[in-house]
Amino acid sequence: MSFSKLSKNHISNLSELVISLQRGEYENVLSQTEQIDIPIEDLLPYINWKAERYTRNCVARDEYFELILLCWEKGQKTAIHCHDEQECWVKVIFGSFAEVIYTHDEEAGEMEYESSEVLSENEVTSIIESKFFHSLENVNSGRSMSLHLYMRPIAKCRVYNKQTKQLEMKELSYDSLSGKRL
Ligand code: CSS
Ligand code: FE2
Repeated sequence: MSFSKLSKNHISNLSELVISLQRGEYENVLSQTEQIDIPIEDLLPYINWKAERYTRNCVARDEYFELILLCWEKGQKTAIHCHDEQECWVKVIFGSFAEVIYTHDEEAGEMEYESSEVLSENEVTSIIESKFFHSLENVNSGRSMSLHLYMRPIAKCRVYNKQTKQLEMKELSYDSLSGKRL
């Protein structure tokens, strides 16, 4: 193993984060998710707002990971969803979010409440057990932004339909890729 894989290199900007992920230095990244400071200027090419829903902006990806900046207008939220059995880390860049975690009771077709928390700037939440579902809502008094790391990338996920009590498959797409609007 190379020295860089053994040592902890503090990550202090977006390109250091991306390079570390591209090198497969996942331990290095995951051991400092809350400490990573990403200057807002680094994120400017990926910032993108839509009045009707939050946007998903791909910063970098390969076969093993996907790094996405999500931009949320006040009150925008997800449905209750999972991550196609992949691990997920969410870091608040600015603003605040309410996260609610659930498990799915298949027999009853119900979502069982597990826990909830409010996440503030720089805080990180992760879902690494595939049995959990969650929802995220921007509860800031204005816009919020969050940086999401999925390993591996997720192209689709199951979403809970509250009316029908069914799980539906939803395809996920990007609003921008490497800073280019799609
Ligand atoms: N999983 C949602 C955001 S909450 S983690 C998404 O990628 O759109
Ligand atoms: Fe999610």
